Amino acid sequence: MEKLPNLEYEYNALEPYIDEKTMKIHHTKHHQTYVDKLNIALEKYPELKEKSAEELIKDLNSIPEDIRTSVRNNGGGHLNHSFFWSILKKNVNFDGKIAKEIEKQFGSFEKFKEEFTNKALTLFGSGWTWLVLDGEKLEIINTSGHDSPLMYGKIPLLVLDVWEHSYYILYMWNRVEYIKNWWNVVNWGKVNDYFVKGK
Ligand code: MN3
Repeated sequence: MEKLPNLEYEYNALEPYIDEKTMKIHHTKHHQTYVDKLNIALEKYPELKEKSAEELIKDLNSIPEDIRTSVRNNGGGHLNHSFFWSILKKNVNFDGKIAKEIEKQFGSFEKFKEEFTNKALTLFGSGWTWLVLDGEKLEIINTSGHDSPLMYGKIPLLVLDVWEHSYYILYMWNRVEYIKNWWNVVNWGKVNDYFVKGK
């Protein structure tokens, strides 16, 4: 049985870059619905309820076929949103071991931001743009729907929700502006933690 995690900050904490209304709807409606639908899918299989969403997503092939798509979409939606909330915070400097590693592998912070932004802009339809760790290598990847890098054995470090529901109220069609502003609310402390833990 999965539960909607509480946010570690107020819905207005990311203003003006991400607005209170978007945060509230995104968390209490969108994310809640993924949690509810995942629980409904698992109802028939009590043994699966013992597993965490992460365990389910990492081993989709072991999920009974009749609920596999639902677990993939709703379990992924739940997991990805939980991760997304965790890497958001205002006024955190780009710092730590992850900053050094990004500069080493991408040339500079600016080059990394440019590459990540372009990746998010070229994502067609709904999905997520990630910085992941693949062995020793940092990689920027897109996943569509609610697919997770964990499905491909990669470790998520940073993610941007590129579904329209994550920006449409404030930015409408303007994904470029959403992404540009989102850089102001990346919690680099948390990204650094994920990097250090994942290595
Ligand atoms: Mn979303």
